[in-house]
Amino acid sequence: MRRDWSRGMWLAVGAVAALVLGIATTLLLAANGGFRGGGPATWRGAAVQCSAPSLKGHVVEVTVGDMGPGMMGRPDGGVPNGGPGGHGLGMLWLRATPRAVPAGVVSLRVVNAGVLPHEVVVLPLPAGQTVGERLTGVDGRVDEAGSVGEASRSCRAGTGDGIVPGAAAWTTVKLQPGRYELVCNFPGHYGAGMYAELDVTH
Ligand SMILES: [Cu+2]
Repeated sequence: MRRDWSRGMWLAVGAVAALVLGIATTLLLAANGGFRGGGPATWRGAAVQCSAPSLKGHVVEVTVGDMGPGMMGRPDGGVPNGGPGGHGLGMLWLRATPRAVPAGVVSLRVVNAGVLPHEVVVLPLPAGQTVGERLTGVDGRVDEAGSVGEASRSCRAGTGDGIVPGAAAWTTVKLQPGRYELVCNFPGHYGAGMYAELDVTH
């Protein structure tokens, strides 16, 4: 949501989706007993559940999200899907800025702007391969072998069970020069568009 085109798109989609998502979120929370006195403000309060502390090195801002259960399969395709060249069904998205950072200490600051849990795993991108090309197993996940970092713990650093909606997560890693792919490896999420390239320069 940091680029103008996507912010505009997000606002347009958001205007339409707010009501639907509000209802869906309300039902979801009601079913889970998730109300904590805030009620419907939960949706509007996305990303305020916690924020990351100041982080070391070059910081990459990552936003992950989805259109929510009420918006799956929108026929008009008007869904942010990771930017130009995005593949997959485009229902889920992962965006990172900047797209390139110098080698060394790099921190990922992730915000989950969706209504589903997500995560960010950093995988080296093999030569000749572009993002979105990994094969997914029968479980809908990609192979995480070779992972060099992960942010999947709500309001904490490092590896956990996933970032809950509205929460931040972060990790600080040392990256060698090369091309990397940031992925969400919840079942089916990679195939639905949750990946982005991060280049590490000399
Ligand atoms: Cu995800």
